[in-house]
Amino acid sequence: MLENFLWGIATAANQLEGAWNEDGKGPSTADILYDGTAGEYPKELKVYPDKYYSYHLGSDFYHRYKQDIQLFNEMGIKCYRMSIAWSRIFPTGEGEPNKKGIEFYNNVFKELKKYNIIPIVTLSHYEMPLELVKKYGGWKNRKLISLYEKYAKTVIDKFHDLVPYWITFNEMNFISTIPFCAGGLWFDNNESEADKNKAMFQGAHHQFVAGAWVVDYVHNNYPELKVGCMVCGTFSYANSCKPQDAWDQINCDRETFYYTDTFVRGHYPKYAKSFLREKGVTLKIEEGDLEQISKGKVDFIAMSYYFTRVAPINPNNDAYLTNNERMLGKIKNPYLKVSQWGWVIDPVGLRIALNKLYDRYELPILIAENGLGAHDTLTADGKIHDDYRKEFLEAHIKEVKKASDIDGVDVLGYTSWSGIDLVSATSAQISKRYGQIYVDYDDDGHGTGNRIKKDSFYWYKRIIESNASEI
Ligand code: BGP
Repeated sequence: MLENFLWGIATAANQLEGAWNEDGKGPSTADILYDGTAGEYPKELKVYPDKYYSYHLGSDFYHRYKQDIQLFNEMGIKCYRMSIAWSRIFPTGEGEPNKKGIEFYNNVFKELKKYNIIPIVTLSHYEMPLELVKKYGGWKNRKLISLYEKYAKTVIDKFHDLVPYWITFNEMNFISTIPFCAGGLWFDNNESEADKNKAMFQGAHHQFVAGAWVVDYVHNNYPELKVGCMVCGTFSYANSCKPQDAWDQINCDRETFYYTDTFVRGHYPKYAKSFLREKGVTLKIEEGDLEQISKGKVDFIAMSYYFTRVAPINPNNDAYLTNNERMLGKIKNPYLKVSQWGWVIDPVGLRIALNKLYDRYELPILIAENGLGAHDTLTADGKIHDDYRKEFLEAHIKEVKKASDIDGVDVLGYTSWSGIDLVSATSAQISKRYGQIYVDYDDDGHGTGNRIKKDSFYWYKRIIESNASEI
C-alpha cells in the first residue's frame, strides 16, 4: 500500500446531517422518502404529516459535527468523504445561495482542517432540491445543467482552498436503477419502459455535460485540485461458461462502463449506439454538448463496492422487477454468502473490480465506499462487539492490498462506509448499521443520539496506523 494512502470514512449529507428544514435548507428528494430508495415510493412529491422520515433526523451531524469530527480524528482517519447537500446551499435550486448553508460547511471544513483530515466532497449524493423535480422534472430537463453548474461553481469557488478532491455525482450508473434519488426522475408507472429509459439516459446525458463542465472549470481555475467521477462498482459474473452467458456478462458490465468510459475518455463509447438502441433511446444531443464532454476528462475514478451480481440481471425478462431485484440481480451466486439484508459478500470481487477499471483506464481509483450493513447489539456495559464488521472489512482490505501490491493498481485510498452510523439509503433504517461509531437512535428516531465506539473503531484505527501491514 502506498505510503500516503488515503485511509478514511465516507458518509452522505442526506443520510447523516438531519436538520432537514433548519437554517434555510429546502426540502430535498431524500426528504420525502419515508421508506428508502428501494422501498415503497410516496404517491406525491411531499412530506406526509403522519409518516416518520428518518432522513429528517439522520444522525444529527448538523448539530454534533464538532464532537463527531473529534471522534473521526481519534479513529486516525486521513480523509473524510462527505457530501454537500445541494438543498442546503440552494434551497429551491435557483436564486441566491443560502448563507447559513455555506457557513455550516465552512465550519465543517475548518474543523477537519484543525485535525489535518482531508475532505473529499461529492457535489450530489442522492439528494437535490425537491423543487427542481416539481418544476423541471429533475435531470431529464437540460435546465438542470446550468443550475447544477451554478451550485458547483458556488461551492468550489468558496471552498477550493479547503477541499482538494471533488466528486461530481454519487454512483452515477444508478440513475437507471434508482432514478429518483440519482436523477430526480419521478415516474408514476403509467410510463412505458422505453419512456422511462429515455428519461434516464437523457438525464445521464445532462449529468455528463454538467459533470464535464465541473472538471473543465476546476482544471482551468484551480489546477491543483482533482475531480473524479463515481460509480457503484457492481460488476458481474457470467452465469456459466456458455458463450451466450459470457456475452450477457459483457452487456451487464456495460451498464457501469457506459459511465466511466464517457467520463474518463471524454466521449461516448462506440457501443453506446447499440446499447441505447436496445433500450429504445435516442439521445437529444445539442450543439456543444459533445465538445463539453470532451473537455471534462476526470482525474480519478471513485467507486463504491458492496456486492457483485450474476448476469443477466433479469434472466426471464420479467415485466416488473422490484428496486432491490434491479439492484442486486435475480440470479443467486451459489458460491457466496449474503448479509442480513441479502447483499452478496464478495471480497475477491473487489480485487476484480479494481483490476477491471485499472486495466481499462490506468487512472487512480478511490474506493469511496465499502462496508457491512448489520444489526448491532449494545451490551449492558455499553459496548458493541462487532467482529462480523471487522471480518468483512479485513477481508476486503486484504484484496485491496493484493490489487495494489501485486497487481499494480493505483489505489488512491479507501473510505469505509460509513465510519459513523447513519440512515440507510435503500431501506431508510438506521438499524442497518455500517459505522465504527454507534449512534444511539432507532428506526423511529428514539434514543439519545449518543456516540459509542464499537470494537471495530479500535481495529480500524490500528489498520490505519499500520497502513494495513498486519493483515
Ligand atoms: C451506496 C450509497 C450510499 C449508501 C450505501 C449503502 O449505494 O452511495 O448512500 O447508503 O450504498 O447502502 P444502504 O444504505 O442502502 O445499505
